[in-house]
Formats: sequence, C-alpha cells, structure tokens
Amino acid sequence: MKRLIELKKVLEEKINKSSKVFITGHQDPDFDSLASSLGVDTLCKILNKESYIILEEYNIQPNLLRIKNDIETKFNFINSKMINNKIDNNSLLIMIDVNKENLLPIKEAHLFKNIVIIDHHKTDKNTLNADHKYIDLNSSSTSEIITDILDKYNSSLFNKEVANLLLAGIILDTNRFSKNTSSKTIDTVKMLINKGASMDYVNNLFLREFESDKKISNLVFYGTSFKTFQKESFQNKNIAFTLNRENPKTIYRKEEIAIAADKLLKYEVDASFVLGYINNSTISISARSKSDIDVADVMSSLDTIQGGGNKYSAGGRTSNKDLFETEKEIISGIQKYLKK
Ligand SMILES: [Mn+2]
Repeated sequence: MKRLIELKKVLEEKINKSSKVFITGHQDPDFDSLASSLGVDTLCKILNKESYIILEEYNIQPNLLRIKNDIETKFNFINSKMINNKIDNNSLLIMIDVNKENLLPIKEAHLFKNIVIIDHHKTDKNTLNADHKYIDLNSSSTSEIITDILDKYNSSLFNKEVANLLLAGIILDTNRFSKNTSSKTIDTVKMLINKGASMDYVNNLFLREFESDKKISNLVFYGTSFKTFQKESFQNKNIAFTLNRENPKTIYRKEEIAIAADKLLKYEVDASFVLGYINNSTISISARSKSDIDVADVMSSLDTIQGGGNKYSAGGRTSNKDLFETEKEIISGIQKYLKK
C-alpha cells in the first residue's frame, strides 16, 4: 500500500513534469499489456497530459485489434515509426507489463531521458535502466496495479469501458483466478465491478478470441502444403503455402491471414505465403520470410497481384483469379525469383 502511494506520487510528478507521455507494453501484446496501457493513458488524461500508446498493428491478435478499432477515436495510438516525429527532450516513456529492453516492440527506448517501468515480471540483466521501477511480483497483473492507482482518483474518465478491459487483463493473467490470485486481487476486481465492469463482457471477449484462434489454427494445420525448391540454385528452400483447400470460399479477416503467416515461421520453413478471401471477390495474401528470400521482391514481381512490403513481411491482394490459381502464380513467381 505504501509503495503504491509512492508510485502514484512518482507518476504524478513525472507525468506533470514531462512534455508528453509515450506508453508501451510488450511485444505480442495481450489483454493485460493493452488494458494497463489504456489505464496509464487514462491517468494521463486525468492529469491533462498529451499521451500516446505505442502499438504495432502487424503483430497484434485479431481480438485486440478489434478492441483497438473500437476505441481508436478516444485514445492516441501510434506505431514506432511515428515516435521520432513526436519525441522531445522532455518526453516520458512508461513501460507497462514489461521491464526488459529485448521484449519491447520498439527500438527507440534509448532516445528517452525519462523512463518509468511498471511491471509484475522478474527482472534480470536485460532489465532496462529506468529512472523509476515499480515491480510487484505479488500482483496478479499490471492491470491490478494500474486499477489500484486509478481508483485513487475520483474521475469519470475511469469509466466502464476501461474497467472492462482491466478486468479482462486480470482474468487473463490469473487464468480465471486459478493462479497468482490474492485477496488484494479480489478487492481490485470488486472495484472494477463497482465501476461497471462485467464478467459477461470478459467471457464474450475470450469466446471471440477462442473462435478466431481456432479458425487460424485450422487454416494453418489443414491448409498448408510444403514445397521444397530443390536443385542447388534453389538452395533447398522450404516454403509453406496455406489456403483453405476444403472450403476455399471461406472469408477471413485480413489480420487472421497475417497471423497465420506469422505462425508458420515457428516451424522449419524459410518463407510462408497464406492466401484467403477477405470478401466475396478479394483475396488477401500475407507473406513472411526468415531466410534470404525477399518476400516484398516476390510479391511485387507478380502480374495479377498488387503487393509490397519489406524483405521479411509483405502482403498483397487480387480479385482476378481464384485461390488455387493465385497460389500457382505465387509458386511460379518464387521459382523465377530463386533462379535469379
Ligand atoms: Mn501481465
């Protein structure tokens, strides 16, 4: 309790003294990381300070992306590329649910002269050297810590919407109160419910996530064929091609296709190409590489597909061919690329 009051004081001081506040969670954000970032942003709003939440869209789960889209008009989201244009000497970085530099989604942490860490994970040699670290290993989640801070202000900015997401953060990190749950955690949950948060909202959120995960896993496990491009010049590249071969007309969200392409890189593949319809006539393609295959080069070389990106991550779309014809076009595009 004493430490928490001290944290509140430090946050007020640091936020008030800064020109603007940048908030970041960890790579591959989850509910706890996103919800507590929104909580800190709410604190900045209470203190009347310009603030930005750093979020990279390419590596965010569909469910979180949907939440982001729902609340986009109320919060300032930026990606790491936009930091350089906004940062100044007095900017404050608040790291939430993460304390290690190598787990940050940004490479710009060293540009900040003022950094505060709020987390519930163990520290080690990779822990960033911050001006103030608040690490509470006894807290179920960062959402719990931030709720306790917000609760000390009597502000209508701490509303039902924020409370629901913080509750989702706590429920995720405690695996539905089956671990890391103290009587303090339950007190915090009580506060959130008093603010209007509901278990129904959270259950619904996780159910949607479950359905979306299942859809992506099915696409990856049933729809992938591996092609090895042999001969010396093709360097035995192992490339994964994924599409819904049983029900090719299935419609996906663009993010689901992107996540499937990311997922495949966990396996022994040099590059992955995932194709699926995003409406009745448009096919979206996501390409990923972890080898010297430049997927942006491959994607932009294709005739009927408009595409682009960078060496490791590219995408494209087409309405000219069906899924199987599009797969063929990509395969021959790769063969041409590898011959070069
Ligand atoms: Mn967490």
